[in-house]
Parts: sequence; structure tokens; C-alpha cells
Amino acid sequence: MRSKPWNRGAVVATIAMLFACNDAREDDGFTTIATQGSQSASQGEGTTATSGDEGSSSTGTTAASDSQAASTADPDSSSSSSTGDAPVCGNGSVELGEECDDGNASDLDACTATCTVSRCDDGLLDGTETDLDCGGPCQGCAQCRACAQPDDCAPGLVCGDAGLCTLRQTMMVDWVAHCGTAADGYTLPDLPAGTYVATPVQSAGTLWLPPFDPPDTGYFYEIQCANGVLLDQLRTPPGLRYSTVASAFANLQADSQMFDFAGGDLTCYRTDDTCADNDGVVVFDVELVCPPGR
Ligand SMILES: [Ca+2]
Ligand SMILES: [Ca+2]
Ligand SMILES: [Ca+2]
Repeated sequence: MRSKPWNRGAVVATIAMLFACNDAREDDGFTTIATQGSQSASQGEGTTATSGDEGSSSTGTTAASDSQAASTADPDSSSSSSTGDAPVCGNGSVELGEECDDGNASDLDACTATCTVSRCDDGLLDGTETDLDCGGPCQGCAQCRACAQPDDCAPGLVCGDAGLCTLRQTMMVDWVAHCGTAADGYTLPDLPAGTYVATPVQSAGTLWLPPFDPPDTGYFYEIQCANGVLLDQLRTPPGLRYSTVASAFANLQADSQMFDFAGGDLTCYRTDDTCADNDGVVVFDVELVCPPGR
């Protein structure tokens, strides 16, 4: 009967030896699992991976501290750059990445509000340009673009009263040389289609004298044009005559008249069957009108 406890001890020893043999083939992690029992066996390799050896444990700690260092390093670096070398456009000092810095927020000088030098192709109305990338030192501005003087406009255009580049040509109808029919009139060739305004700038007239039978002796003023253009307001009132050309000019029914033109040659003239009594040259400007808002 005494052999029973002794035999039990031998069995325990044998089992212990078997565990010892298994331990010899496994790593420390398995030993940990064995001592912690079957509950930790489900955690098994995961536990081993994170806490199995000192190396991996220390690596994890290092990684955590690295990421902490990174997260704390970024704000530090950004704050140091914003308070350090970052260029500030408008502070009057040319810094890294700035072409210029004149210390103001205006584009209308040699340096733009974004610290670039004014150019004729930068898509900005800057420098001494009168309109977007034209006028001033740049190419001439096209029809209806802003201008300050004639040189700001493209060739053939003038800087109109509205401060816009426009086509303006002068019609000069000599009431003697251009007396008769439209064929004898004065022609402005190749006008583009559009709405124009005609403005008389110099008077002329016809002095009706006997043996003709005018309603009254004196001067009158009128303009007639072909090509579908009727300027019936640029004249003195029908039936009235004036003692001088100047007084006739001062009494025109309108100071200017708008008309639409389909494009092409515009011819104006004085219709008269005899021209010996005509006097002077009718002069008026024809100007292409810009649309509202331009
Ligand atoms: Ca600056
Ligand atoms: Ca500026
Ligand atoms: Ca420009």
C-alpha cells in the first residue's frame, strides 16, 4: 500500500520530464503559455509576439516612442517654419520664391499683389496696362478694351471719349467735289458691321441764291449716305435757312445720330443737281459703338 503514493510521485515525475522535453523544443513564449494555462493558449502566439521576447517588446516601445516623436515633431517643425523663413508677400522684402515685393497689395504697379513682376501675358490687369494684358507697354488693346491714350489701342483704333478703344473714322464730304450722286461721294472702305454713331464736327452748307427758287436764301446743312444708312437728324430743320454756315451748323436737329451698319463700304454725299452754290466741306466722325458695360 505504501507503494501507491510513491508510484504516484513517479508518474508526476515522468509527466514533469515530458513537459521538460517539450520545453526544450519550444521557445520561452510556449513556456509562458504553459504556465498560464489553457486560457492564455487562445491568446497564444499573439501574446508571444508582443511580449514573448525582450527584443520585440523593446522594439514596440521604440516604435511607440518614435510615433510620438513624429507627432510632436511635425507641429514643432511647422511652427518653426511659419515663424521663421516663410516668405510674406507684402512685407517689402524680396524673399525666397518672390520675384518682387513692393510692400503693397496693388497690381497696378510693377509688382503684383502676389509678388510677381507685371507681365503682358499673365492674365492680370497689372503694371501700367489699361486693360487685361494690353495698353501701356503691352500690345495695343482691341475694340472696346479700356485705354487712356491713343497709343494704348491697336493700330487703326482710337481711344474714344468713353475710355475705350474704338474704330473711329472721319467722313469728309466736299459739297462741291462730292456733289451729285452716291457714286461721287466719299467712301470709308471696309467698315465692320455694328452700331455706329455719327457726329458732325464741321459745317458746310448750300447758299441758295437766285435764279434758284429756295424757300429762303441762306445756308442749310444735311448729310446723306448710301449703303442703307440714313442720317436724317444730322441736318438743319426742313425749310429753314441760316445766314452763315456756322449758324446753320449750330442749329442741327441733333448733335449725333446712331445707325446700324451691315458692314462694308460706307459712302456719303450731297445730292444736288448743281453744285456751284455749294459751300464748304461736311465733316463728321463715324465711330463704332461698344456694347453696354464695356
Ligand atoms: Ca516678401
Ligand atoms: Ca504692387
Ligand atoms: Ca498683365
